Amino acid sequence: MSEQLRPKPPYDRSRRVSRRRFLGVLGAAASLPAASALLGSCNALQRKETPKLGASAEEIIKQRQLTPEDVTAALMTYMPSGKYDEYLMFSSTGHGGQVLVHGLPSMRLLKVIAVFTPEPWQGYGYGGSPNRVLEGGSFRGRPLTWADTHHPALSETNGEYDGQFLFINDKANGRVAVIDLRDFETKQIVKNPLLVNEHGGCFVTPNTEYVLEADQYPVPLGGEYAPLNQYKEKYRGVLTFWKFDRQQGRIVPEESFAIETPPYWHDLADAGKGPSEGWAFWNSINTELAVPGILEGRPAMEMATTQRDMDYLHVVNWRKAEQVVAAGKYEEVQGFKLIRIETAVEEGLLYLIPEPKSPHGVDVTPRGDYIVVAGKLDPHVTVYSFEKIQQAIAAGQFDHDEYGIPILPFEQCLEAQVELGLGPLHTQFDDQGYAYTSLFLDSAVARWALGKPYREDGWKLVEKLPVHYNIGHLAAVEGDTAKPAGTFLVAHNKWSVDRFSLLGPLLPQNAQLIDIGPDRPMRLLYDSPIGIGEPHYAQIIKAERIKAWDVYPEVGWNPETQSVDPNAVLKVGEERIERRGKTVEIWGVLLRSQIRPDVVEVEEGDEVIWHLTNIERAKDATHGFALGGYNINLSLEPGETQTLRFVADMPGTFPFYCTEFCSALHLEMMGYFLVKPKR
Ligand code: RUQ
Ligand code: CUA
Repeated sequence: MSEQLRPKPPYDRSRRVSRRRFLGVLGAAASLPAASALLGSCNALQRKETPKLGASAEEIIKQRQLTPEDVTAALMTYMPSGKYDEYLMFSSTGHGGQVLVHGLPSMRLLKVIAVFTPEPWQGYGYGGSPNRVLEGGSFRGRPLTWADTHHPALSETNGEYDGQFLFINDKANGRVAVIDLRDFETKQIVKNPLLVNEHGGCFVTPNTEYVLEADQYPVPLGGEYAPLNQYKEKYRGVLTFWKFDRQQGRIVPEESFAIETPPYWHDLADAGKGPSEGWAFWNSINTELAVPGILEGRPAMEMATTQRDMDYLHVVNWRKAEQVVAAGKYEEVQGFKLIRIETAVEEGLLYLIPEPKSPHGVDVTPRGDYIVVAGKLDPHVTVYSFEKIQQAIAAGQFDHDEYGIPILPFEQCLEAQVELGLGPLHTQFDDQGYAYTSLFLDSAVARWALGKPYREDGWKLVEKLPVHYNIGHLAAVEGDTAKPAGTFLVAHNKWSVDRFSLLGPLLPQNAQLIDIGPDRPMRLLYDSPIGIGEPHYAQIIKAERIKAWDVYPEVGWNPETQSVDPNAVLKVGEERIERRGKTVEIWGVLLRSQIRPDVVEVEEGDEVIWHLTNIERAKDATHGFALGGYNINLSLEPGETQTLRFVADMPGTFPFYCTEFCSALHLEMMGYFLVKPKR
């Protein structure tokens, strides 16, 4: 990150709204429903709960020196024990490689979904079938155990979240993962064979036909070697459309395709919807085609990539591209269908539109009529009209870039530019016709009005709210769908600086919950430190849309196939051990509080195939299966079956046991794995 993109000291103190100012709002806050709810509950507290709490609400407020705004915020976010949050937020963890699930408005961390990084609590990457998922994401045969996750994307039906699947990209290694929201487990990781590094993913088309992914730092197709002085000729960008099969719950690489582009750096993307359905939009930076080489005397990339006043919005007709692929007008490169630049131009699949300086986010408005681009080094957001883009394409008066791609005239496609402040990055929407844009340099969220048909008073800044600090993405409830919900917004701030207790020099990031309810100014409600990685983007869904299982549907369920496993043992007493030559196969069960069989003896060098079924039907009756020394740990949720395969190449005596404290006699849930040494 360059110097100029850092926040200016003093960080917080100047921005912190003073207590006096808070007190000034006291009168106003007293009229809020939340405040009157407080008064009601105060009476209740005085009558009944006071003795238990030891202090009245008023006393607590006084002792803790809470302002009326603090109290309102507390009431809006507090979730009594046993009550559920209304919304779920799925966020990436950046180079933590996982997905976090928070409940809103409480901001309670509900789950970490293991995706690209092995995670022992979930038994992810420690011997069971998730190992195969991780192996699917190998890089030229080499296993990878981390990722740089950026953009989670919930599956959509008609442009609304349907709560079925979640996708997330890996910037570092060019991969995409598929998570099934029936059991919140990662089912697939695919490696994009054409690129090494990416960024413009995951974004889904309105019915999840495709998952979008594009390069960030280009390489020659497939990542083969080519010196940097051949950048223009050999290096290429790749706009990828991963085909998703909803029935199977898997991406189908054979039915996926990509469009070759010049080696511009593709940044974010969004899929069109409504009138723009069938189109996709990516913005790009480094249309200068600069390459690094400080020691060779070339300027630093932060300078070299910001020379031009305009970069290019890429406008892609994916519906037509689909037909072009069906007509066989593609090449197989690295086993992947690729539409070459010339074909894309000939067939009218790809157009460029100039966009102001170093754009970052591109976001399609809820009705699919406008495309909002935010330029990091331009204080405006630039709004393009899809209708005007179509007219410009039809008019056919193009310039061309040096690769022959048509460039549509900026002015003809432009609907509006709205000045918001410094460092605009990403935009979300609500149900009132407002847009919300993160301002990285200002450390603020800008609320601004969209123009017609959203609002009469459109295309203007409404207000700004300071956040702490260096906001990157922001996520509003269903705020990138065809029907945003409004209500809440979360600012994902890159720096927390002075927000939390001292924790050493690596600081957590700060997710801040903001009330964006209608007819009132935005207000900050809650700070939620993210102590594991960097939540770049997040999406927030109404919790009711997710129909997750609380136990697996049947005993013997294999989460990899989402069906009953033929090797499941369904009842106590049916467990067994069989030996065939050098292979020992075990069919075992787990229940409170036994692992059966509880003695398994093999010879050094035997191949072990061990099927384990948790036959419990009770909610939350999860058992673990740990085999120390062999780096094995499974998590077997109620009904689940998993299979371990390994070679018993280490002789000795190995206790195995259940890693979940599942019952009063959990410590007794154990057995011995004995490996007799070779003579
Ligand atoms: S990024 S802070 Cu989405 Cu990877 Cu913008
Ligand atoms: Cu099962 Cu502890």
